Amino acid sequence: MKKIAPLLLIALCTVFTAKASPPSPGPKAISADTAMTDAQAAKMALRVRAEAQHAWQGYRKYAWGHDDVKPLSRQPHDWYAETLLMTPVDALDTLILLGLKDEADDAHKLIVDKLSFDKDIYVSHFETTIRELGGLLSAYQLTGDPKLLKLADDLATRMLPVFDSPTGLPWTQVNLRTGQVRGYESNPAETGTLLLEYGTLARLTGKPVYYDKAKHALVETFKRRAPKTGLVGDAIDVRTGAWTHTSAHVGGGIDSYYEYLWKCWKLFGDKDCLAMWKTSIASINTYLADDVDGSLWYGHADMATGQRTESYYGSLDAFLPGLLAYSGDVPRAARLQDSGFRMWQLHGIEPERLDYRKMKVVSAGYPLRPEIIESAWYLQRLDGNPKWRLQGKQMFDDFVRYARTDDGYTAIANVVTKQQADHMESFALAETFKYFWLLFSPKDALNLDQVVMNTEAHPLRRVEAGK
Ligand code: DMJ
Repeated sequence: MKKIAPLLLIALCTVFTAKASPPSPGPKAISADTAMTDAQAAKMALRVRAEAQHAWQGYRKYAWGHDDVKPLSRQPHDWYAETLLMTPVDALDTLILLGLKDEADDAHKLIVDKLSFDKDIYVSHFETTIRELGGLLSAYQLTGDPKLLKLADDLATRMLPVFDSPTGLPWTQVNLRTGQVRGYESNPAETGTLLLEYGTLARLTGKPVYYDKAKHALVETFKRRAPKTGLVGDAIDVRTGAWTHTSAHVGGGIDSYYEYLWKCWKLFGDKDCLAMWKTSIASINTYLADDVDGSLWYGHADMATGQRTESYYGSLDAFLPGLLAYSGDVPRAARLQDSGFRMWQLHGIEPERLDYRKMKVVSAGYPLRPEIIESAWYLQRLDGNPKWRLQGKQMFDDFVRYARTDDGYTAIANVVTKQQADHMESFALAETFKYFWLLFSPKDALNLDQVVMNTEAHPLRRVEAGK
């Protein structure tokens, strides 16, 4: 097996389009003596690394060769009739970055020896793209192992028939062996969170079809925004392009569509993406932002009129502060992250959905989601306010307290009662541990001047066309 090349571990300054801002004010002032020292942060990073290793060991022991582990019943779990090695593929770059070399070598070997996409199963195009394609591409760029790129190319070739719909918006499922497609009710996250992965593959393989199909789907989604508000809804029929649910928000079903408008500009310098982003962020800030007693939230509205429908915010929405900061709006990002931290503190761990006007939990699960940590990391990098690491420490302490089991980490069924559920999604290792570790690591742990994170936290390196 190839040696892991430390491509992303090179020390370079982080460069963003945003200018460094002065520390943003927060609910609690943090004085210099309460700020975390570099030595304390380094200790935290080591603690995160040890806990990530513990989570991996649970998968290794009870679910090796399967998609993921059920940490309480100590059973393997597969998404479909056959495994796609979801956890090893999703976790490999985290294991590499955290310096867990034996574990990374183990996962790498399993993938190249056993992973095959020649399977008679219908898979979710979106999940397979962000987890498998994204994971393989990032692992390829970190290791230089051509077998990983070959797997990615094979997977994408098998999935390409999804784009053969009357609109070019992808069908939601594809049979990896036959290329048959199904599933016409989609949403902007599923139609618009593809270009980072397909575009990177296009550059690496010299096959422009990958870029073109994924970009077409993104543009077709954008074109269908509401004329008055510029907002998109959260369900769309790929056969007709008609909206089938018109709720506008930044949560599940829409979230990463917005994320990719900005990130595709960052990764590819695609000016169309930048123009679509600028239009979209103005709409979001106009119609979804909600100031409640001095706190900033982003709620739900009707896409056609912009009228407020619900005051909901949740663990998926919590990616937005990171995206706002990354795209240059640190002040708004900092205010929203403070609101997210209030949501976390309400019960000592965040719920899937909160009614922020009533400060009442609407949906009580916590499936080990990363978004709020991801946002803390972007903010920490961009404004350097010590409070982001302190909030991160609080969240990590809570995360360990409630989600740790003897055999790994498990989802929380109810954040109010803290009753545990029995599953560890692959994004816990792909994203949650990675963002915790990055938050406490020095800037040079990941060169954000050269990479853009896909929505599953797989760092994708800029590649010039044809290289
Ligand atoms: C991940 O699979 C991705 O981050 C996706 O964009 C949304 N949700 C999960 C993690 O919460």
